[in-house]
Parts: sequence; C-alpha cells; structure tokens
Amino acid sequence: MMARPSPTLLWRRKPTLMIVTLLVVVVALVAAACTSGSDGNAASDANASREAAGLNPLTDEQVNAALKTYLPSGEHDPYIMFASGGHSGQMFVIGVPSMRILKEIGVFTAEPWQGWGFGNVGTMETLAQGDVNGNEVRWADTHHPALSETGGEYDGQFVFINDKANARVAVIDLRDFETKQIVKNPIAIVDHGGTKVTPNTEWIIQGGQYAAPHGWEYSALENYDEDYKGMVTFWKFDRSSGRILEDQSFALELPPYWQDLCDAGKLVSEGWVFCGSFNTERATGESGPDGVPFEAGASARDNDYLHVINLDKAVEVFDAGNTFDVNGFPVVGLQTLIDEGILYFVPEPKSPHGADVTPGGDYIVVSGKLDPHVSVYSFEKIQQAIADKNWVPDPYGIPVLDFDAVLEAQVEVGLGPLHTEFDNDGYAYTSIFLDSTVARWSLGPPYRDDGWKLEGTLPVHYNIGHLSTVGGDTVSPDGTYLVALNKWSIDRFFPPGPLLPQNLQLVDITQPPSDDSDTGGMQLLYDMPLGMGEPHYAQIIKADKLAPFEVYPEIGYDPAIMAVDPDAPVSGNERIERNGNNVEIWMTAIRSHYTPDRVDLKTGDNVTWHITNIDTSFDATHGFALPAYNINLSLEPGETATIEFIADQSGTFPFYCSEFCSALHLEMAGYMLIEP
Ligand code: RUQ
Ligand code: CUA
Repeated sequence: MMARPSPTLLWRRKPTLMIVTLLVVVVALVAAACTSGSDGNAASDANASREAAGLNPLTDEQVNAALKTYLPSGEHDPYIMFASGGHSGQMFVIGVPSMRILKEIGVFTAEPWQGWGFGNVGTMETLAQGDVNGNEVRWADTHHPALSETGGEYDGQFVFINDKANARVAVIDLRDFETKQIVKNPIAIVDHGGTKVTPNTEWIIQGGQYAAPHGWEYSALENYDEDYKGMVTFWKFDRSSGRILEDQSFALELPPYWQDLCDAGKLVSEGWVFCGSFNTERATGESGPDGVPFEAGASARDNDYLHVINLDKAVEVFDAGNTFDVNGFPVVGLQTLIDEGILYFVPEPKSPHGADVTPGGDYIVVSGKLDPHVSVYSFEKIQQAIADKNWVPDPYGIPVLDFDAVLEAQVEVGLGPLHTEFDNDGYAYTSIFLDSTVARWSLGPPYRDDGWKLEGTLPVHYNIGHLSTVGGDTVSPDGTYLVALNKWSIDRFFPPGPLLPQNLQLVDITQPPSDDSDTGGMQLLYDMPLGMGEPHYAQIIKADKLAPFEVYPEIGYDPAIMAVDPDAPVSGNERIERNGNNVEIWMTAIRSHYTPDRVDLKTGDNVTWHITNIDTSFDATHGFALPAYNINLSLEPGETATIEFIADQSGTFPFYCSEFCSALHLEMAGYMLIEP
C-alpha cells in the first residue's frame, strides 16, 4: 500500500533500529504523497514547512506520535468512539485514532443539519417524549453513553445515554445513528448513574444522584431522613422493537444517599449490579438543618457505600408484583430489598464515582476521589460475606458487609482517582483527577501473577474525568488506545474567549510497561479540542462491529418507525389534495427537483406535507428548508418525512434544498404561495 523508499534515501539510516524503522515509514509516506523529488528526509521536510508557519521543529518522538494517528485520505478509523455531548444534550461520534469528528447525533436537543426537531413530525414526537410534566425541556446534560452488548461485548446495535439534568434516557439505533426514543424517569427529576447495560442488554441501568422525595414532590429539607429517597431504575429493553418497554420497567427504593454510576456484573457476577454512592452522611447543605456546606458535610465520614444489588432477585420480586407505585411506576420498597436479600452495602473510600467490574466479572474496582488508592473487591468474597451474614446494619437496616472480608487489594495510584477501565493484558487504567494523570496498574490473579501494583503514570492536560479504552468495560477489551477526557485545557489550544474547549487526549497503550518508562509504556499521541459541550464519558467500539445503513433499505422509509410508511409519496403518486381547509401534500425529491414544485395554500389551512427522497445513491441527501415556519428537513436517500403546520402567515415563500446535492442544487427549489 505504501511505495518503497528509494535506494538513494536508504544511506541516511541512523544507528538505532527505531530510527531506521521510523525513517523508512516517514520516507514511504512522503514518497507516496509527494512528487517533488526532494531528497531530504520527511521530518526535515515537515520541519521546513513548519518553520515557515512559525511552528517548532518536531522531535523524532513527536513524529512517531503523529504517524500513529495519521490516516491517509480515504482510510477509515478502525475504532469509533461514542462520546457524551455534555451540555449540548447530544452524542458525538469520533474516529479513533484520527480523532476526527464524524457526527453530532441529535438526541435531547434540536439539531438543524439532521432536521432533528425542525418540523419533522417524527423527530418532534421523539423530542416531546422528553417533556417534563408538559414542559418542553430541550436541552440536556448528557453524561454516560452505553453501547448495547451481547454476551458482555459491544454488539454495535444501539447506544443509550442519560440526561443528568432531567433524569431521562435516550435510545439511539446504530443502523441510522438516529435517536428513536426518550424516556423520562417517573420517580426522579435528576440522575447521574446511568447509563450502563446488563451483558445482554435486557436492562438499561439508570442510577440516581441528588436524593429527593420520589416523584419530586415537595418536602422540606428538615424531613430529609424520612421523605427523601435514593433510587436506581432498571429499564427493560426490547431489542426487536428497539425500544425501552416502560411498562415492564421498575425501580428500587434506596436510602437518601446520593447514588452514582453503576456497572453490571458479567460472567461470574452476571445478574448483579454495583453502584457507588456518596453523601451517606445525608448532608443537607449550609442552609439545611445541619448547617454544613454540602462539600464538607458530604465528605465527613471516611466511607460511603458500594451498593451491591441482586438484580435477578429484584426482577423476581418485581414480576411477583411486590411493588408500590409512584406516578404509576412500580418501585420495590426498601424493606422488601432488605427482607429478600436484594441489597447489600460494602464500605468504599468516600466520594467515589462509579464502580468498575473487571473483564472477567470477578472484581469490582472503586476509587474514592479523596483516597490515593483504588480498592478492589472480590465478587466471590462478597458472596461469602453474604452467606456468612458477616455484616452490621446501616441506619436504614441495610446489611453493610465487613470491609476486610470482601477487599481483595488496594493499589496506590495517585491523588484523586476517579474511573477505571481495562485492557486485554491484565492492566487497568485509572483517571487521576487531582494529579492530572492516567495510572496504569496491574490486576492480580487470574489476570497477572505479579499484579496489584502501579506500573506507571502518564501526565494528561488537565483535570481528567473519565477515561475510555477500546471495549474497556466489556468482557474483551482491546488494549490499543485510551482516550483521556480532560475537563480543563488551559494552555493547550488557542483560547477562544474565556470558555475553553475540553481536551480529549489519545494515548497509545500497546507497549508493555518497562523499567525505563515512567509512564508504564503509555505514550500520549494527540490532543483533540472539543468546544461543543463537555463530554463526560465515552465508549470505543471496533468499527467493524457497526453495520449502519448506507441508504435506507426501501424508498419511503420512515426512521421513526424504521419501516416503510405505507402513505409515503413515491414517484408517480405526487399530488396535493384539499378537503375544506385541510390540505395534504405528497411530494418527492430527487436530484435536482421537487415534485410538485408549487404549492398553493390559503391562510388558515391545516397543512400536512409528506416528502420522500426517492434518490437511492449513497450520500444523496436532500434538505427541505421552508422559511418563516421554522422548518428544515434532512431527507437521506429513501427517507420519508412529514411536516404539519397551520398556514397562519400569508405570503410568497420559496422553499429550497438545504443540502448541497448536485450541480443544480441551487435550482432545487419551489414556491409555497399562501393567499391572504
Ligand atoms: S461524569 S467526569 Cu457524569 Cu461520570 Cu463527569
Ligand atoms: Cu437536493 Cu440540494
């Protein structure tokens, strides 16, 4: 695929093997890309151009890093990262290792390019599923994407994401990368601990956060201990319809501790769920009854509680109807959880974010942000402690298992450990917020005989939150790349005003730890600024596990139902029908024409307008922009969409194709005439 280096260049080889290899690759790249006949080496060629632009010359190590992320035009990324969109309320699709943004998927927020929420009835209805008590909530704080799994591996079919600000969960179908459903949690108004899926995606887990009375009813903070509740919700997912089945979903009533990220057990621990928590102090804030600011009050105790949940048993209890209703949603009560042996606690270092299950399902890794260690709990020991009733009750009567009896190991990794993912070689990677590093440490048996030790740390810039390795929370991680999702970027990029982009840093983790590497073999490759919201967490899947449509499979396909709309306009049946003041239009779009291209209406008409893109070529998308009525559609090949509006403004309105589709794209237009 690359040209061989020319013999005249080979004499320049340097003594070390690495440099020779590097040079050969660099020379090959330049030989392939450049016909200038220059006999300089690639690095010096590159450095000459860089110097002209005022950039610093590159070191060999930097050239090496650049080559590892470089994709020649046309070569695809082997991995795809799904990153939360933070405040944008969306999801970002990013190629790895190139770190090129491929798409921002419209999820909770309208997105005009995709015609997401600008008149297309299907998209408007999906967005409206996220209304809160009839209020149109059209922003979201998306945090944790979760790819659907089969047998504990990403299967590339769906991706889910939570909205922390309003406790909502969205379902995105990866056949067309479009959002299909939004569910609002009926018992909680905010969440955080979601989403994660069980190993076969039977359940989507949505953990809570700031405790409140269920149904977010009013109750004064003075009643915190009695009225305020925590929760975790299990949404039943139906793969065949691609939808959450709200009427087969349920929640658990938890104490008013602030639940956080959960992880599903897998393999040996399948059927169990683990959630971190904080504020087990039940602090109510500086202005609350205890008068202590939250950040101090919620950190007063040395421990919080890892919630250990027997999901299989919870499902049995739910199926038996042993629940009560909140806003019509079934909740398994706290006393039932205790009586049935569904809920146990394990003391965990205070204020952790999440609990991360190792690839074999045998350990749960927790890091308290205020403790320099990661704590590793053994699932087997947890089961033994439950069998031995080796516990004391918490204030609500929930069994707290003995810490020493369930702990497998602690590894000192640095200040402010946060989140851990894994590779295929028995190493774990923990983001270290206060130190701004990634720690690489080894798991013990059965992963590595000489494990439970720190292998090295890599500085990242700056204030890392989550990290993500390829397949890093599955049964078979890949061990190639890691992405550090850094909260601050300070001096890394040109500052576009005082609000700075996030910094997503790509790290090569293919090299083993070695004695002469402080970083444990990790190499920083690339800084990617992202100034579109704050991605909290991301998951990275092998691209070959995704099988998106190139075009919709049949003409007249409605993405909202992922099937042909029997009423879709098709070639030959385009028409306008008027019934009193109800007007219905069947229109087709093809390069470079709308049929019909003139629509006559009268003020006050009720308009229903269907448009099908009858083009079937890859990438032959048409738009449909209708001024004054806030309408823009994106009609991908084969797609049909419907808009509805009342023609309440008379006038002459040209409509046009808003996607540059052809040489005669500007001519792809028509007139909507609304007579007063
Ligand atoms: S988070 S690091 Cu919600 Cu898990 Cu921001
Ligand atoms: Cu169709 Cu531009």
